[in-house]
Amino acid sequence: MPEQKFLSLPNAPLDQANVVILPVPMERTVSFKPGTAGAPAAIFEVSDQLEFFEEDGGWSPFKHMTLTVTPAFDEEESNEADLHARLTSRVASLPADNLLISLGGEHAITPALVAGRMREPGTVVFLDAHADLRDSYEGSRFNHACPARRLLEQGHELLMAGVRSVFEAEVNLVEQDPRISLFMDWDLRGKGQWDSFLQKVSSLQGPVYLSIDMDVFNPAHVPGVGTPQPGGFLWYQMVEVIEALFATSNVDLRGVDIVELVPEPSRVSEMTAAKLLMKIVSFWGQANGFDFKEMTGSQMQVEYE
Ligand SMILES: [Mn+2]
Repeated sequence: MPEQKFLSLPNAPLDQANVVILPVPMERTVSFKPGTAGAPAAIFEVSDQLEFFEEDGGWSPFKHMTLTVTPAFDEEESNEADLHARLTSRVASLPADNLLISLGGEHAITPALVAGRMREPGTVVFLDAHADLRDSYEGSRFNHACPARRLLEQGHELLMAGVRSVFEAEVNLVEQDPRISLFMDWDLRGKGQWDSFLQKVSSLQGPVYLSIDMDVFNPAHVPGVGTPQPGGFLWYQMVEVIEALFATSNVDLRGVDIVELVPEPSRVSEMTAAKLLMKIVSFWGQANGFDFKEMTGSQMQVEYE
């Protein structure tokens, strides 16, 4: 596979990159609309259409930070357990003091990504139309319907929001397990609920991982997903969540993933994912003081206008 780029920027050396993008085009257990393996490449392609200037932050993040897209994780391995273990070690081998954004691929990749990045118990903010709490699905514990369950087994707390498709055993598990905070999509419409969710996000402490299933968005806005559900987040709600996450300096964000995108002809969905990636980079960069730092290295040579 040829070298992939975000915003057409030349890739910085891995050990010097402030932002690392890891493509994980894994698609093995998709049950409805196929195509998520093509998501990383589609995101890189439309990223050409983004401005370098990030209008909400009021700065050009990559004038101050270095970026690299690492070679994609390849899923040669046939055995699922080995495959996920290999993904964990790949992630664990990456430099840890940067922002890691992984691009799926199906949601099944999240537990392996979290395991590689978060060895102690932390919180996973899990934005998804589905609870993904099944113990196994269609015969597999590595199915895209199961990642939240695997994260609990790793010892993490879950802060879930946007959920609007669950089955009964999942609801029972949520009620019984105090490690799960769930804001159902419908409940978020209730008086004050959205604000209390944001408050919860901005009061997180310690290690945090953010997992964004693109189906958390309203499917009229993001139709390109594997398992669409009516309802869901609008764009500016997502921006508010990202903003809340970086509202305090307590948060130790270990990683982010954007999963379950299925490229489609209008390209609106991949554009939304590309812009979301840029937004996360921008908020993270400012929270870490990069807007006051001068950048050195090859990416300085880029024409930013
Ligand atoms: Mn999911």
